Amino acid sequence: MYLRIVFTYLFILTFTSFAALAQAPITPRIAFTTDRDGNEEIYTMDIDGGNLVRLTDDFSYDGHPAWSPDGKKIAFVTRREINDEIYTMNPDGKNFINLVERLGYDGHPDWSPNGARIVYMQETQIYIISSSGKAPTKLKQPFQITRSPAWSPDGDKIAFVVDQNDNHEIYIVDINGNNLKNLTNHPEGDYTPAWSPDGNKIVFSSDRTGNNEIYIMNADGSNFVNISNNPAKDMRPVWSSDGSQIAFVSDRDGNNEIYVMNVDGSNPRNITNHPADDTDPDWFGGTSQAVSREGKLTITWGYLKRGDIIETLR
Ligand SMILES: [Ca+2]
Ligand SMILES: [Ca+2]
Ligand SMILES: [Ca+2]
Ligand SMILES: [Ca+2]
Repeated sequence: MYLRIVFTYLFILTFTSFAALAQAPITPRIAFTTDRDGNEEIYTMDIDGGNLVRLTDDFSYDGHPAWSPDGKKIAFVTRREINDEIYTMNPDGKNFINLVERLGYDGHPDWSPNGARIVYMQETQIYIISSSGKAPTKLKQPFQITRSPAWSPDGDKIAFVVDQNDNHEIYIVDINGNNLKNLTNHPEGDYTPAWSPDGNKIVFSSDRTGNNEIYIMNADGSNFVNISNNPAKDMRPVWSSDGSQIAFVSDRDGNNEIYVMNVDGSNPRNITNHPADDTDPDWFGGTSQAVSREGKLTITWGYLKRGDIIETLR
């Protein structure tokens, strides 16, 4: 009988937590890199460019911010120890932790959907490390030069760029190295994939029409749509948490700025509007559409642990 009470309690807790997660609206923020203070620093802002907050203050390069899925950490790249290292910090710019501590290039971090791991570049190869910074392992894939890894929302796959014979293509591969697939297969360059929160689509940039544009394709590589359609360079797209918008970088107003547009390409607006170089947008918050099998497992496990305590206390 005690067991039944415990499991009923577990069910209610788990159900309640999913309902709470699905509805929790958080004011969305965009983290980005800018050199407006003389060298690259990381800032966050509202999605209309308001409430600007500077997070780093160091004479070396700080860039490429990536929000953890719960918004409690930002991973980024810094050169403050002379070589490129991946750090995490709190979203108020405190509590720096060097994750990799390795001479040479470490960069382009992206979080697993449950926040437990980070995928990143180590020189030209893709590695996965615990988000507390232990035991990096190399992603099994056959190419010499890779870039821009992005973790799928279901936790199972990595999208990345392969640089081969002067051509950049987007591939996906399972975390265990199986099911390698070229999604783009086009002689012009395809760059910087990012997943939709539901995992069904990938946004990326390509110069296949002669200048960089933002494209959306299905996650199986079908159905390319150019959503930027502008003669300027349009680059580095990321999806909003609610799936309705894309943040990206463009020099259409004379220098690199962060823009936000609807997923159909309508209503692009310049939200940085500053003569400095503004780049690397990453979106956090708003009502989340993400479907994370990995995340659900973690939550269920967390409540099972609490169940153990209830059982101990009975
Ligand atoms: Ca800096
Ligand atoms: Ca390093
Ligand atoms: Ca363009
Ligand atoms: Ca700018």
